[in-house]
Amino acid sequence: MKTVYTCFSTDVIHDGHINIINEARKLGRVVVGCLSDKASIRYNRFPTVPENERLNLYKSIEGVDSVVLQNDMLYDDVIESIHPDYVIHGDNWMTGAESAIRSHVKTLLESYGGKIIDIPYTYNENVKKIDRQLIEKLSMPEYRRKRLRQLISLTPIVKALEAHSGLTGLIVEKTVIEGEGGKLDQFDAMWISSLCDSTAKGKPDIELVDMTSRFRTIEDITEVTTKPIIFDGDTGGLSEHFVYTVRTLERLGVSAVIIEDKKGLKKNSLFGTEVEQTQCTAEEFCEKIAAGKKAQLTDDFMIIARIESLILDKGIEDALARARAYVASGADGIMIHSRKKDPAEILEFCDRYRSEDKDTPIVVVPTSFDSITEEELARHGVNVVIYANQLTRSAFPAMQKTAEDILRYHRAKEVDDRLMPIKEIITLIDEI
Ligand code: SPV
Ligand code: MG
Repeated sequence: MKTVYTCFSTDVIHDGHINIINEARKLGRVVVGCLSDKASIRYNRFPTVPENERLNLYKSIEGVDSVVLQNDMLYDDVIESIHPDYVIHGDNWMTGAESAIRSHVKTLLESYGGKIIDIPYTYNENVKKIDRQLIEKLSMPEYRRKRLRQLISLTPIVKALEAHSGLTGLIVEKTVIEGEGGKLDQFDAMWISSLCDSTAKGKPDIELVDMTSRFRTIEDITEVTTKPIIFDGDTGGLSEHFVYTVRTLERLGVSAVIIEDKKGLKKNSLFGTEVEQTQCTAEEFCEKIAAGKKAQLTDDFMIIARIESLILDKGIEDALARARAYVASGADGIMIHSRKKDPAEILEFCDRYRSEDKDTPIVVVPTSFDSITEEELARHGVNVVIYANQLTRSAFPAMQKTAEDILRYHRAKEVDDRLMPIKEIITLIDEI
């Protein structure tokens, strides 16, 4: 009897999966792989049903002989252990980023005479509806809010990219690449940067864009995405105001707010000591964190304390003392910031902090120290890396150059080859 293998990462079984099982049964014994939660997060959508429940779900499908856990999006381990004669899959994996996985599987199978069976992907009204329902479920506050904590426990480093609009949110949501070794890669979360939210409105990053407007940005993004949100809460304002912000963010499904230990007129940290910026006392900031934690109603939400000591040249000892105090006051994580090109001070902070606290998540924003890789940061105990402004900084010069060239040539022909084709822009946004 031949062995037929297929791998599912779905939370709901629909006609398409049943069709695959029925076709597989014609060829032999059917083994279904359940893609682990760890592997799913970079491959597909975040699972809303945990892997042990998905294993049971797949076991219950008529015609399935056995179920195994597939721990990696590439099939190497599974193919080595069960040596299937066939791997069967919907033909949707023949194009796009998934085609890299298909060709990897093909090479493995061909090494011993195994074969890939591609069957027409089922895309009927029922399947489309289930797909939309799954997206809708993931975008709901109760699912989205808890996802950051889930990701921190599942992956060595959570990767967040800046979003300040529905469109930039979609870029974070949908950008998938074929990375090293044919593995797919994508961002885990979105950072709603005060700098980029303000810049998009033509305003300085000084807490001038008010919370009502910042919440509107969150809603523009949550309407079209499912990934978790880390919100840049600036200083958090007065404690009396911050408690309301916490409640609103929780209700909107935001996973975390990061507030920084400054007071008075906040300026962007990357100005450093070139402008006047005042750090509040550790006691003042602890009081604000404690007030926020007291106001918080869900267990999922995180208040992350951002330490500005290195930005303001107050030294590592001051940063460490503040980290201890903020965590003791209830902070769910620490963000340590630096404007140095060399990551040395950030790494020293992380190493020293980790030697005394193994668990509290550490967040960094490598805008200035951009040569360091995610892997190196993870090795020093960093849990979340935020690419805080790169989308805005890439779009702005491109738009400026287009504007200049239209003026220069008195027509748009000369800029056309660097523009997205009209057909693509008008179909960029999916209609329901
Ligand atoms: C932001 O993105 O608004 C930040 C990070 O707060 S930084 O600009 O580096 O201060
Ligand atoms: Mg900011």
